Amino acid sequence: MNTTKTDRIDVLRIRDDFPILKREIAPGIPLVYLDSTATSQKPLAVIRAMNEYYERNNANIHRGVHTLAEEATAQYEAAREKIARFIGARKSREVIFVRNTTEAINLVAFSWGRKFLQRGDRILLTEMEHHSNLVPWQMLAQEKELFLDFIPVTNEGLLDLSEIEQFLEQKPKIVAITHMSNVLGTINPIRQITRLAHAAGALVLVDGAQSVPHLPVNVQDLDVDFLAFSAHKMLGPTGIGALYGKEELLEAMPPFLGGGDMIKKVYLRSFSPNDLPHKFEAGTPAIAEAIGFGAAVDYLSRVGMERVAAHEYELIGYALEALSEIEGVKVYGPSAEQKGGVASFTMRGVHPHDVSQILDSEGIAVRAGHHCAMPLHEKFGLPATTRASFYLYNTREEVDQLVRGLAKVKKIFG
Ligand code: 7TS
Repeated sequence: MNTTKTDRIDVLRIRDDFPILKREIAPGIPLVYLDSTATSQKPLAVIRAMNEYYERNNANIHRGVHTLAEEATAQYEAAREKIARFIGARKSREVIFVRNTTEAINLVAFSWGRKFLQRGDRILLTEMEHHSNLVPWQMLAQEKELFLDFIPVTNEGLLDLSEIEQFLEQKPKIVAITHMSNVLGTINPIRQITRLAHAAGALVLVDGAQSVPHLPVNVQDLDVDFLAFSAHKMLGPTGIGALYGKEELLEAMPPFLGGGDMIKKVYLRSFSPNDLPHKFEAGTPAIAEAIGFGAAVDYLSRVGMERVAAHEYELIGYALEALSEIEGVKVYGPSAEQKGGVASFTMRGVHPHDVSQILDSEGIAVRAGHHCAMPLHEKFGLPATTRASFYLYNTREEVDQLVRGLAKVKKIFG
């Protein structure tokens, strides 16, 4: 991968870095992995970084003065710095390690929300949110008697921004919004939304679970206040994610979880919190996973996020065209210009679970269900969809295999 960032990516070479992509699901049936929206596969560089940590450096961090503890701490903090650079944060102390996107959003809801929101305050969300950007706000709203408003989704699967100024006139305290829908693939105009929200005095939390892995994302360009994302969707391990927050906001927020590491001093009846970012990292963190997360970010940076996005843009365009030619298949969401590499669809007369089961017999891994976005499915009058999603290691041939698999589904169901 020494080519310049404007070149196309060398998919075959990239695939070589992912051992699992050589797997057969049954003898002679190779894996076609089209479920990266749920979780991505991991390159050898990530697996090796984690193994090496366990083989050479394993120790608890921020505690011991012995060599291993110092090495482990340095590697953990180096990973934080890589992630801060990757998203354009001003300082690494603005990056908090959490378990995943879900925990990052819960941290903001319950640390910031409990301190700064009062009865009758409003929170502005959208109809296309993943449950992890709905339920924490619902829980907070119940606790504090807040109002939730929702920017509607159009039939094309875009946010209907014609009403946003009216919503903002109601003076919400925070706008919490996904950057890219995990069902429709819609990429939302975050820069425009932060500008309007800030002018109205609202903070903006962006759910970057699908955007940070697939698009160049810069928190300063977008001017977001909080950004939540998960390592496992961007070539890294499960069990770790990040919350970015502007320093002055994180400074003003109380700790979320209490325990070791997050304190400066502890007395029998009180404590003083540690400095950022440790204030929000109670207990022994996922150390090997943080190091794996750093290796994942290194890998993506070497490829170049512009090239990752361009590759997926090409694949989704090709897939949308191929799927539109299959009679009875309907894909939801906007055209390739306005979305990432996600195609959620229905096939007339066949349940999405049956579609994915038959595809699985052909080695093709897709997801069926509501994809943790039940209100969005309800809006479209659907109990479930089948979803194929793409990443930097997918090929046009795999799209062709999906299309052949769907032909088989049609044949079986007449
Ligand atoms: N937000 C979005 C937009 C997501 O797609 C997901 C996971 C999350 C938040 C939660 O991420 P987590 O790492 O905390 O679980 N989305 C999916 C999916 O579409 N299929 O499986 C997980």
